[in-house]
Amino acid sequence: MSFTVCFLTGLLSHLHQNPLSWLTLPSRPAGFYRLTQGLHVVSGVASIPLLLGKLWAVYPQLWTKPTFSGVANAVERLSLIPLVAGSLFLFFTGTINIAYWYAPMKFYFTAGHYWAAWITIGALIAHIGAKLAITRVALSKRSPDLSEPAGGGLSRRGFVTALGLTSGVLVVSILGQTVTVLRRVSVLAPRRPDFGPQGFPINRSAVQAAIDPATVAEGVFALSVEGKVAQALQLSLADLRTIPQREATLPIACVEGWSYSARWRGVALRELLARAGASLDASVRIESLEAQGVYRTSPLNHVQAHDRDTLLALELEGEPLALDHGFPLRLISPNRPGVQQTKWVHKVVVL
Ligand code: HEM
Ligand SMILES: Nc1nc2c(c(=O)[nH]1)N[C@H]1C(S)=C(S)[C@@H](COP(=O)(O)O)O[C@H]1N2
Ligand SMILES: [Mo]
Repeated sequence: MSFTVCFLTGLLSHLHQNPLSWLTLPSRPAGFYRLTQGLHVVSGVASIPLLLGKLWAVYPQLWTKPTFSGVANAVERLSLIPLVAGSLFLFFTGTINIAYWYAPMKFYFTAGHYWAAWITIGALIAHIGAKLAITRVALSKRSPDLSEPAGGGLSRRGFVTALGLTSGVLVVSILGQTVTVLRRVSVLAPRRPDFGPQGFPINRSAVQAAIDPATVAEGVFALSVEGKVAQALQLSLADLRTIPQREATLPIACVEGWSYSARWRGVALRELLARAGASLDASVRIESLEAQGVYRTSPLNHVQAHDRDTLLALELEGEPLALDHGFPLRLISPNRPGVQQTKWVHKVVVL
């Protein structure tokens, strides 16, 4: 169950970051990605004690002879190798990713995690399929033995309860990175939703992104809207403030599972697109002043680009953005991963 949730929510996250040309992802419900990615990290973490406990319980059976009694049994046993190896790999890469410990990863995290997910879920399906075949045969022969262990050890029910509790404690200790009321008990949460510039956490700071404060100064900074437009635009900060402003309460939902909701104010992207004479079915690429780094650009399909609440925000909670939150201008759009909410935006390219 937790594996299926993990796989489906992970796949959705992958689709957001690797859009398919024939599948236009919706921009609503606004908080949907926040929910699914939160579920991903929580169900992933909850799976760790569940899987380890299950392995511990079936461990003695792994050494029973004959090694393979028939095809279904061989499939059941052999599928355990990719299932266990894949799961441990997913847990390890997932956990070090949310803990910001990237050093042991020689390859790109998402690619490895993504392919391990397919292998693991494939092995899980094969394992359950084979198990069903075996169970059916077993059930037709005799009634299963459901009695308590004779030695007086932990009963099956007690064991399952203990695993469930361990899982629950882990979940509560991490959920505070997105559910604010739990922040004090969340000792394992890598981020606190109320700590950072303007009272909100940041991902990459302006210093880390090598943003030169001189380039974003009033009078120097300009936003350009270009590409497939009838009329290219070049707008100063003063120009941007003369355009009717729009306000929206939207979440930043990091792929790493932490999130916060805030009130943003700025120019609706669709207003700029209309002024530049862009077509309604055009998709858009947003570019940051950040010179390098994987998250310096963000793609928007035509639905996302024209959502009324997709903003180039100038303000966060009624104040100009802090430099670390993307001053002077940042993208904020509904139902999208945090990695795509580009900071220090200086260019809109219509495709
Ligand atoms: C402790 C457990 C886990 C944690 C903490 C975790 C964490 C993460 C994180 C942070 C991402 C976002 C990566 C990014 O876009 O930069 C992610 C993506 C993903 N996860 Fe997990 N994960 C865990 C377990 C699993 C499991 C068990 C599966 C599959 C059964 C899975 C499948 C995926 C998939 C398919 C993606 C999308 C990768 C992509 O964007 O290409 N994860 N996970
Ligand atoms: N230019 C740029 N924008 C960026 C990033 C980045 O590294 N560079 N990080 C993104 C990530 S991963 C997240 S979660 C959000 C976090 O926004 P915040 O730092 O304002 O909280 O910003 C996004 N915007
Ligand atoms: Mo993020």
